[in-house]
Amino acid sequence: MSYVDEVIDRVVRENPSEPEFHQAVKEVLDSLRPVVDANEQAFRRDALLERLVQPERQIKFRVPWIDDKGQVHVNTGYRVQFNSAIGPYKGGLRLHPSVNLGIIKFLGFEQIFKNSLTGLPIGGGKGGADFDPKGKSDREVMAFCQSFMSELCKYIGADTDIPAGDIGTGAREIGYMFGQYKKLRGLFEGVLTGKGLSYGGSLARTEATGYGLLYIVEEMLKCHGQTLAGKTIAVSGAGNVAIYAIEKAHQLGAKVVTCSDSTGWIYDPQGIDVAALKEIKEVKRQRLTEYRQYRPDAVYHEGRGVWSVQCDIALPCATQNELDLADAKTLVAGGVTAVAEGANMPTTAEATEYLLQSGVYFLPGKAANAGGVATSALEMSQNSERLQWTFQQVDAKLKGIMANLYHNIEDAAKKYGFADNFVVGANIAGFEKVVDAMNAQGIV
Ligand code: NDP
Ligand code: 2IT
Repeated sequence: MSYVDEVIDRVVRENPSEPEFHQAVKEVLDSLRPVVDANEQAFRRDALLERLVQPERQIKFRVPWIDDKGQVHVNTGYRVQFNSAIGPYKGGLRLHPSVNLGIIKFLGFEQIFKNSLTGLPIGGGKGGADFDPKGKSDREVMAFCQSFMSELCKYIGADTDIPAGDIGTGAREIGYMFGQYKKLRGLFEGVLTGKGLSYGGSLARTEATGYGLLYIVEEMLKCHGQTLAGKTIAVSGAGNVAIYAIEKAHQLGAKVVTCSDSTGWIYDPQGIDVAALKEIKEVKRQRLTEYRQYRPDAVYHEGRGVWSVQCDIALPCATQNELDLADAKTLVAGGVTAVAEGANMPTTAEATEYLLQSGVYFLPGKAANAGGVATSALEMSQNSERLQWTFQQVDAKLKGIMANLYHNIEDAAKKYGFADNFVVGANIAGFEKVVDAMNAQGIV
């Protein structure tokens, strides 16, 4: 059996009930076969892949908090510190009822390669809790965030592990967590990113993931003699990533006709009204059913369905495995030419395979959504030098990072004989830097 298959088998055997983690490991290790085959003896001797798939540390803790009626609730918190070969652990905190160890491990594993691809010195980590911020009062969210940070603060720091936002964790949650960290540790430092602008946040961090997604799509199209102007785009999600992806797509001359949340989706043939979406989701924290108050001609559907709309480009920006094989077939039949993942692993393995075989340009999340964490690293730089850069400065750096990233993954794919397969390109390019750093630092 090949070394890659042995390690995949072992991951599945030793981590039962973690299907998302298995999926992420299989995808990465499958892509790495050409590199592993060329270095098999040394990699086996050093147990390199076994060390890569085992987190350096995983922390699981109790998070008790009291609701507005006086009832105590207990949630489970996690922080997986996956790999610190190229820098301190860096990655978001997901607050969603579906969170479990396997989900956090899949996200942390992906984060290692994504962070490497940014070209910045950040290692991979991820955390979160099975808490649902939906329908909670601000005081309840604060109570949860304070309790969560009371434990997490023992394991993080500006030079060790720097969490940020993810699903369910936005500016409000980061603010409450930062306040509690400062109170308990007595340190005003850049321990979290995605902070508010009045206390050390970076301009353009809010926009960065969505904007970065469009910058890399634009670069890819440019390299294939195309532009975004006039393209019809389908977006899923209606959160941080989706909102700013839609905003930038419109600025670049494309038209986004869909968005979705966990209860339904909108089709707006005139193009999604971003101002309305921001008011519904960022200010009022309402459901997408409210969208028709702003745009009576738009259509609201219950359930899933975004991928049934004919489009040139599809941008899944909600959650994992939200685009399956049937969706991929519908998209291809409708003439889609590019799919870029704003979310982490939104496309199932079968759907990815089908899109690649159908000649669709496919940008995987670890490349396409890396603008968020890259800008988080820029926030860390600004915190370290105690300065704040302008929006234009940060945005220009983000654009440069995404263009470089695209060329690195394109080159890596070509070098190994997989031209235009950006899954292989991203995994190999991300892996090479991490392996170099792991080898240089000995068996630790
Ligand atoms: P938000 O919480 O801001 O938004 C998430 C959106 O996806 C919401 O519209 C939500 O709907 C929908 N959604 C979440 N879970 C599900 C589900 N199980 N089924 C259907 N819809 C769902 O999160 P973000 O926009 O920050 O994150 C979206 C994706 O992007 C995630 O995969 C995240 O890991 C990834 N990502 C985020 C980055 C960032 O900087 N924020 C950076 C890189 C990747 P509802 O409101 O109804 O829950
Ligand atoms: O998945 C991700 O890259 C994020 N949620 C952002 C992480 C970060 O540290 O900004």
